[in-house]
Amino acid sequence: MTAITFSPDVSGTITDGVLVVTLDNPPVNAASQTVRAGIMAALAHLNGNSTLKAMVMTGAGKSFVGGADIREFGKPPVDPILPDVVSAIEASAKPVVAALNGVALGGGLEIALACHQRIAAASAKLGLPEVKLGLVPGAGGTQRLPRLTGVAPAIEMIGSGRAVSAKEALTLGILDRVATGDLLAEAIDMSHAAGKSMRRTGMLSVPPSSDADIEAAAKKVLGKARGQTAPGQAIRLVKLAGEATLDTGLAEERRTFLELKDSEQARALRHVFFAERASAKVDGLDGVQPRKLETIGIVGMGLMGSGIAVSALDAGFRVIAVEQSAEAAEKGRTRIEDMLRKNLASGRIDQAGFDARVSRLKTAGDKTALQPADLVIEAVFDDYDVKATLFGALDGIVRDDAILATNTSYLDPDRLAAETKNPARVVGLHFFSPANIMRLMEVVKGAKTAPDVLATGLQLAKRLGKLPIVCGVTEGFIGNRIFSAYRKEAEFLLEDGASPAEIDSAMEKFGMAMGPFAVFDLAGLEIAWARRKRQAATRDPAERYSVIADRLCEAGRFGQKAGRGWYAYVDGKRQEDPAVTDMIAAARREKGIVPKDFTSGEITRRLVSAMADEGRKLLAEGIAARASDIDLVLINGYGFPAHRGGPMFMAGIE
Ligand code: T1G
Repeated sequence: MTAITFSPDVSGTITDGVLVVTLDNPPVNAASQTVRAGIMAALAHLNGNSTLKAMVMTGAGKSFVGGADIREFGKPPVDPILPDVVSAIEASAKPVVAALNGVALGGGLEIALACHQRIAAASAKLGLPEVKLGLVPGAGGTQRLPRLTGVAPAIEMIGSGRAVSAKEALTLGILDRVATGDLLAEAIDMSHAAGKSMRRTGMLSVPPSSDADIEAAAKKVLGKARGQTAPGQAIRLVKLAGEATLDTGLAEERRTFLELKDSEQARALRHVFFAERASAKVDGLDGVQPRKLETIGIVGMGLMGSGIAVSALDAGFRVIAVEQSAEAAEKGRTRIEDMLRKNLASGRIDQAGFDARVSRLKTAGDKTALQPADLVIEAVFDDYDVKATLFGALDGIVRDDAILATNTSYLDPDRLAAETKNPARVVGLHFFSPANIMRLMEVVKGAKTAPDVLATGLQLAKRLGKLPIVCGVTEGFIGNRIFSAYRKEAEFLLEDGASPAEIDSAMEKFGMAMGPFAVFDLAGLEIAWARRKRQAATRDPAERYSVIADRLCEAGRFGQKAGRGWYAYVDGKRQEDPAVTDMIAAARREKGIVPKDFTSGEITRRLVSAMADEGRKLLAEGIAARASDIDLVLINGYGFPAHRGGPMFMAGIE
């Protein structure tokens, strides 16, 4: 069967009078200029050749089309632009059937929507994730999707950017069929019939959605948008599909897309997209094979340890979780099973999934049960002596090729490694609580951590569905060190004239999940206080220091759990407390500071700059490999708004 080359990435073969076109632009078949030109050439060939009755379009590899080529966004559009390609598909005189062999995302789904029929492999995923890049679909998605699904489901799907399974896409009316056997054979079969009743998506009328459903969908999307522009624009465009002609809708969609494409939020979210891919590239690991991982040992079944256990069970690992006694182990098992039961009740897992997880969980009140583990994570109280004693004991229990990982937030993994006979097998895996929810994991490379041990830690993080960021050894690693600088600057702002409420309000308006003082109260003030007391002897007297937080702790104001901290808490609600206002005023008088007023913008600039300054130090010390890694830590572990890009991005530090 001779192949016809339409472009470097697009070729075709002919079967039973059907032109079968394959898009092959690794790794995800992004709709680059050569892909777009190839599709146009294939359409011309189809409609210019009387022996051809129809066309089937499919992708090579695991993607149909992974979207428009994001790398083109920073540059002027190059013909043929995707909207023109999509319109040409829809206008074709002969039928075009989309055979979705894998992900069809963004422009990839927009190409499929313009086809006259759509069939997908059962494993395919379909979505319009543009809002995650600060955009709206720019090639007809906001106008064609609602013509298949109705306005309300289209608002939910486009506004959230979530991908749907082939099964759900069939239910929503996006697909005509889910393949049961050979996808291409079934698609060719469909194409024979498709010519009899050419259904052009853009010509369909929008199925009715009730106003209540539309508003409910819009409310749910906007509830999660928190400062992002694109979701609201997506909702407006989808609603327009139900009110205006296709041409009007497409024109408004294109105008909106081009406007958003150059926005600060879109630039920031593109930065985050590529940052996540860059963070996986770790120096010194090329060709290094991770060790086999099947059984994960966990020491400690408190909040963190049980969260790690659930995360590992969710990922399919066998888990051996131990406590100091049989009684404590039983309590730990109950805590883990209760978390699994919650996931069962919420529908996140089904009964078979629950049973499988429980069957892979072993708990014991004796550390010797850890002997079979391939990797052991300690999640015990963050006290050096406790962890050092444990590491020494584990040395004599686990196999020589087993990896020992510490979940410590602040202690020095190199010191802990020195407690073992083989420090090369020690790595830091800093989970963020709740460990089965939070995506971020700091993977701490100790001075003697072996490359394959580091590679295994990274692989474990990915298998757990985490975003691993490699960092060096320093107190607080990347996240907590930057958060400590953020805290210090926030307290200096108090001395200079701002109030906790003004600072929290400014940072929440900026897009932080919570303002700093609310976070400190939630986390509790005593741990930071203990650390400041530990550091007091070695603190540089010339360095600015605020005593206000110490005064709060000396007064027993340890935060929300104590009922008062930076705020007073009445029925769980935070209120400004005159006693704290007086403490701040006293601290200003002692330093002879005349308080000044700060605007929200000044507060935000000063605090984000403090984070970026600490980030510069982390880069200079070699603790962080790249500035974008630091942004990812703040976004995924500390509630920094992704649509701002991160403190390093905002400071223009590449
Ligand atoms: N454009 C350019 N490069 C892309 C890309 C894209 N759309 N998607 C992925 N890559 C690169 C990525 O940077 C990495 O490069 C490699 O491919 C593997 O990616 C007009 C405007 C498809 C689910 O948002 O969700 O269409 O690091 O590690 O885990 O309306 O990539 O190897 O050099 O993620 O197998 C909409 C984005 C675009 C989908 C595959 N589409 N991509 O996941 O691989 S906007 C998206 C993904 C748009 C239209 C609008 C995932 C994936 P490198 P990877 P993966």
